[in-house]
Amino acid sequence: QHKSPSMTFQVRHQSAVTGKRIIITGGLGQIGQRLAAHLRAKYGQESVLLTDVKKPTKEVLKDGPYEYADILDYNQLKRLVVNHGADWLIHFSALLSAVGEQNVPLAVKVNINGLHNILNIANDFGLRLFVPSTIGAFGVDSPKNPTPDFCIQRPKTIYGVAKVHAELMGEYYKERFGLDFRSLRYPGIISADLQLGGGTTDYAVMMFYHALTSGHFTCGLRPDTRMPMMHIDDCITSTLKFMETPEEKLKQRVYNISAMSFTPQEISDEIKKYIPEFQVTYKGNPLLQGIADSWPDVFEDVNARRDWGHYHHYDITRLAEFMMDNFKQQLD
Ligand code: AKB
Repeated sequence: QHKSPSMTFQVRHQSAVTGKRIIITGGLGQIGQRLAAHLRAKYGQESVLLTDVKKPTKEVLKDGPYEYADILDYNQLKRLVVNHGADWLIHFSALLSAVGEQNVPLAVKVNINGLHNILNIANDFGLRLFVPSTIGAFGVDSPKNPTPDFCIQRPKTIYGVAKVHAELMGEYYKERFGLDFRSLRYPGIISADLQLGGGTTDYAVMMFYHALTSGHFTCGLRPDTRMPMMHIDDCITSTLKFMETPEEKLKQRVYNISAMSFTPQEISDEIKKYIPEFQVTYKGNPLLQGIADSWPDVFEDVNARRDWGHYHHYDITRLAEFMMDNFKQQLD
């Protein structure tokens, strides 16, 4: 049905009054589509524009608006923000830790230059900006158990360096220009899908998948390598809650969030409760091991729980139950 310009204006205007108009970059990664589904349920299907440089599946196109967006192209981003009438920008585009080490120039381009475009766009158009940070923003000199919000941060990956840069730039733009910048430091996020971005914590997702498909997994980490982890639903619930928190409640702009910590040995023991014959071979990968050894063992998130009510629902037992059920359904 043809819409007259005034009707289009009414639709826009209504949605601006009742809800939020949101753009998500890097939307076809592990978190984007799930977060978009939650935001669309709350603010309306058309209110969330998912973007990425990848070709979307038919399901993605069916679920709501999707556009190609290269975060290195400032003018194109500007056009999207103006045309969508965006209020919030959620910026997921990034090369993760392991893949970043394999292509440092590209990681610098996407994770640092791209972020500059995003900060400037958000600032120029008065958007609320969310940029996830990570356990990878810490390094060997940081306290490991627990790792608090404020402590020494000297990461040794380009991914971590770029994330510390993003945290500091965001805080600076907030102080200097009043940008409503918000960042959560995510642990390894666990979901039953294989849209992974080349992270060090991805082994945990792959372990479930291989347990169900071949009964065997070759792990690139030592069995006692402990890292903070979180179920994707807890990550999404907290991200939404954090984004909706009134500014005056935020005592800081960057918060750790946590749920559980486990080692490859511990998660394989959980899987063995379902598949007793499951076998893991540990074959050290120096790149992955070096990264994991420099990261926190246990993440402290008292400030997030106190200031805006972060909580988690999934522990390791519930997580394993969810992963087994979910992957099984997909594979049946
Ligand atoms: C990675 O492993 O690189 C990410 C992260 C913890 O930020 N999943």
